[in-house]
Amino acid sequence: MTMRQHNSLLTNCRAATLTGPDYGLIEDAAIAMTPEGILWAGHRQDIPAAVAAFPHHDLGGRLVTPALIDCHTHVVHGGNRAGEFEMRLKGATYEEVARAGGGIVSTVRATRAASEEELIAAALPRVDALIAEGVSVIEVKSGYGLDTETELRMLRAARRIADLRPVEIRTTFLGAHATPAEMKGADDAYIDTVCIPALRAAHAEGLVDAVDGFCEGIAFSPAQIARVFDVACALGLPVKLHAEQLSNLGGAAMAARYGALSADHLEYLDEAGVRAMADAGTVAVILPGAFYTIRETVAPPIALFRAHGVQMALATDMNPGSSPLCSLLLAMNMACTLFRMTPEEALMGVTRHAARALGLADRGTIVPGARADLAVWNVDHPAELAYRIGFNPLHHRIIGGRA
Ligand code: DI6
Ligand code: FE
Repeated sequence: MTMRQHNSLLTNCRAATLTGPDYGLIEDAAIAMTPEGILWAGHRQDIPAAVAAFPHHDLGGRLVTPALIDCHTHVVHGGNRAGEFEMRLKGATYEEVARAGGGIVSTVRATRAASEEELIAAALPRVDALIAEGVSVIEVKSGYGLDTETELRMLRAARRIADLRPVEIRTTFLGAHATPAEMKGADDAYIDTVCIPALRAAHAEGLVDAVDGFCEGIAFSPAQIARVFDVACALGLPVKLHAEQLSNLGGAAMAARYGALSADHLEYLDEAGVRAMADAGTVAVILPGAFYTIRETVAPPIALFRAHGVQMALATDMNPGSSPLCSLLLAMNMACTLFRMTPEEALMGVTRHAARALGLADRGTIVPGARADLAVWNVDHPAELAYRIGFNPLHHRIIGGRA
């Protein structure tokens, strides 16, 4: 079969290329693509002769964006935490919930008890919800095993999802998520005798694309995270960090010193931390689902990110406790309404900047050389993607240039 048969020329569409101001929007656009990627994108009247003979696909005037990227999820996990959700709404305190066995430890218990097949089966409906919204790349963290066997099982399950669904999975080791119940009070011993050996084992099996940590008073200190990051760097793995979610421990600045791909949450980040991220090119990943769920009142410093040129990505943080949010489009609406991000910043946050937060240079924009992973929408203007609440205007996805 000749390559020409798989070449396509998309016509009669509006292309939000995300390459410049106003969404990089091209009215009456055309996009030439092959299974290897985008060859050309521009105004329909400028179509080069070399691609004019490609089979044409009329998109009926619809909007085309890069396929979406959810760059921060805990989508693989066992069980759910609906029970503690109900307990809290009936007035139970976080302490009472914890004493009743709630919180991360309850998800650890359920995840340790689940097989790889059970973890995959539980995650697939949540993955399908993201795919239905035009998502083509999902980052998936470990962090609910907190022992080597279960951390590796979570990462194997994450990798298998890419074999079962038309989606790319990027895995992140998050062994430094919490200290397990059996080592309560022995945080340093957990980092040194469980977390770091588990990281080495996961890397040796090819299961890790990046390394993360939870830097917080209820989790790990910058110094403890730094020990994990030192090993990640020695293994040639990029790092990212849950930082300044509930307090300011200087986590984001520490991550920036490691050249982190991203620092995530950031509600309590100060200007010194913003500057450190700007100097390092570390992406700020904004997570409105956790802010909303725990009813946080301090918003991340969006204006400081703008002033210092820190790129802002946006993600669901899909997890069973602090952010059981399964819609990236709703995350966009939340980021605008709760944090005053603009609709253009929100769309940039789930495409171009989300790709940067994962170290993916050939995703997130519509330019020659980028992957031909696109989303086609039944909307007149890109702002509609963040505007509606609980509505999915996706017409279809184009993955690998197959219109
Ligand atoms: N920050 C969070 O909000 C979640 N993990 C983290 O690092 C909490 C995850 C959970 O509640 O299960
Ligand atoms: Fe998270």
